Amino acid sequence: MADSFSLRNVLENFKSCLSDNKEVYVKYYISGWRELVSFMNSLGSVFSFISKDAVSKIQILENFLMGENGTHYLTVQSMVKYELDNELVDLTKRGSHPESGCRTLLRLHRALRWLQLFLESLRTSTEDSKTSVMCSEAYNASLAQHHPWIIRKAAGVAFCALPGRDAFFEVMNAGSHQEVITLLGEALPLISEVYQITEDLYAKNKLLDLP
Ligand code: 1PX
Repeated sequence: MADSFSLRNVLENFKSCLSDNKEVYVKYYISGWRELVSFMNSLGSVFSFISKDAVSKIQILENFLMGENGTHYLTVQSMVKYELDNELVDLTKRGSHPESGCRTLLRLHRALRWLQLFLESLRTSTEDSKTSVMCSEAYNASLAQHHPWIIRKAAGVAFCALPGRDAFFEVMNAGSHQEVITLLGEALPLISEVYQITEDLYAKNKLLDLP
């Protein structure tokens, strides 16, 4: 992980995520998220309840990857196959595998949809666009559907503390506004591809509603 956040690091990780035959490497997927979490931490402590949850999910996946069955966790595809073949996933209600790789990654996968929507709206925003509005619209169209009222409420409060558009572009640490916009244009197709491959894989295996 780099010392300070740059949007470029996020891009690099998502670029490295895809193997030649379009499998998603867990290692780079979680490194991408670590970068994003370090960015979020730089925005202030209102966001710490969000980053804590993200970090704990990243950690669960990292533990699998580093553990004795780590080779099965190299890609999202191999993870899904391994956990399903070995009945390591709670499919309908939480039971003996409450923290499977599959359900844990699904939470980050849903958040990736939020990220995709939010970055796209930042990319196409104008000077008077409000980050808090863009963020909550992206949230309502994605993650919010999976969150109970109390989390939605807390998320809404946090969004109000987001820096304005100018400051936001600054903290992304990728040059001038125009350079940030160009970089977002490069990052988004990569993020979308990783998202779509995961979405199709989960849909095919009926894993999109894991408890
Ligand atoms: C370049 C700019 C990018 C900004 C980067 C921001 C990174 C955001 C990382 C968000 C990761 C959120 C993961 C949430 C996973 C989740 O849905 N968890 C819930 C369910 O988990 P469970 O194990 O119980 O089934 C959990 O209940 C979540 C709790 C925390 C609240 C989640 C609110 C998510 C808001 C997402 C928007 C982040 C806004 C950051 C603004 C920069």
